[in-house]
Amino acid sequence: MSGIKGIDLSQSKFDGSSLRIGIVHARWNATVITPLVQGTITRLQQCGVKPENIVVQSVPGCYELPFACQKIIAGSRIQANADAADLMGSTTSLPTMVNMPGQPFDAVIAIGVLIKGETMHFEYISDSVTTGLMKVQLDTGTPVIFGVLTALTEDQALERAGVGRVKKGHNHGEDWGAVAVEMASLNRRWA
Ligand code: DLZ
Repeated sequence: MSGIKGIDLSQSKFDGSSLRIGIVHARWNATVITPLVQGTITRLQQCGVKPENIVVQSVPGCYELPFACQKIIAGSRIQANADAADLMGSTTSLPTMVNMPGQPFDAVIAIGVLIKGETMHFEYISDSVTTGLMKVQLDTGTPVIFGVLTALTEDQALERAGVGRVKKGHNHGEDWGAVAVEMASLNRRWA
């Protein structure tokens, strides 16, 4: 990554091998969502999280993310859309249904892409989703990683997913995977 922005992960040496991580992603703006989810899964696995312990659930849009995260953390018997292996094999399509086993999640990563339009929709959804996700993690005591891009243009969003048309950019999903492993590990330590 160039410049001074971004997370310093050089001190981040957390072992994810015993962790179970949920990914909840919106389906709006799928060309940006797919690489973000794939980047997240790649980094989770690099941190030692086993593929069978990464569960992926999709929801229609960002607005649905806080509710779905809360339900997943509460251990509702909802079905996940895919495991990590399914999604990594896919570059264009979103995954198929598989059953989600009942072990609790150590962290949940909420991934969505909001792109500003002509109305106030963007502002209202950005605000409510941000507040909602923070509320979920504070209410449940399970880390919820904020993987929501709030971009002014499509190009800004593509660049932040590492698939920019002009400048490729950095895939922020990779950071979210590392942050999930760190926060889940710290949360266990603090328990
Ligand atoms: C309605 C809407 C709009 C305009 N834009 C987006 C967007 O950029 N990203 C996204 O994830 N979802 C968007 N949505 C859908 C809402 O999040 C939500 O799914 C619907 O309002 C139904 O609750």
